[in-house]
Amino acid sequence: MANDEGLIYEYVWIVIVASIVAGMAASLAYYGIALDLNPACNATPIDVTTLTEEFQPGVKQIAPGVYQVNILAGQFFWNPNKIVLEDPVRIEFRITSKDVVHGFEIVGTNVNVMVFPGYVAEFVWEPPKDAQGKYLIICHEYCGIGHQYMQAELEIKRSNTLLSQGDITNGSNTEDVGEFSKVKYLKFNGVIVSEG
Ligand SMILES: [Cu+2]
Repeated sequence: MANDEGLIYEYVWIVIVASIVAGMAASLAYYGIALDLNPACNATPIDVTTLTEEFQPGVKQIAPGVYQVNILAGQFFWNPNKIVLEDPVRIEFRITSKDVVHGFEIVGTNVNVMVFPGYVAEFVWEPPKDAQGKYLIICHEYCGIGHQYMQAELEIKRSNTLLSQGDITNGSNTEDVGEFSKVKYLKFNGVIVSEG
């Protein structure tokens, strides 16, 4: 008889655990379907294949000190993975993913953006005048078995003119770059999701 009693408790626990799991699944479905709370913006996703084919990774200088940087993320790379900018004042980033969710972070700065497949994340970063040297770019969103190898490098070069004018106060990127809140806005597929 003791065994039967034990079995009843087993069934009770099965029901409790199954209800918790069903409740969580139902709330996820409710938020996703009924409330339409999918990525935290109302941008419409673009077909990943089309987007990836049309997206041109690379660096383009569009005015003195103004750069457009297009970056394609994938398992497990950033393309380009070496970016060199001379005296950047304004950097316009456009980043997308060809497969899963990645996270774009320039270590030591406040540049930190989620990269979703089907969405182009756009933002402008105005690096502080004392930002120079090599910055490590990492993926901060676990994206698979090679996640930890997903690195790139951003090098900011300052010309001698600036140096002699004394604009560079720090000259090192081993510490915080000093001035933060320099990210101007964040857009997904052209829709603004935050403004700085
Ligand atoms: Cu990753």
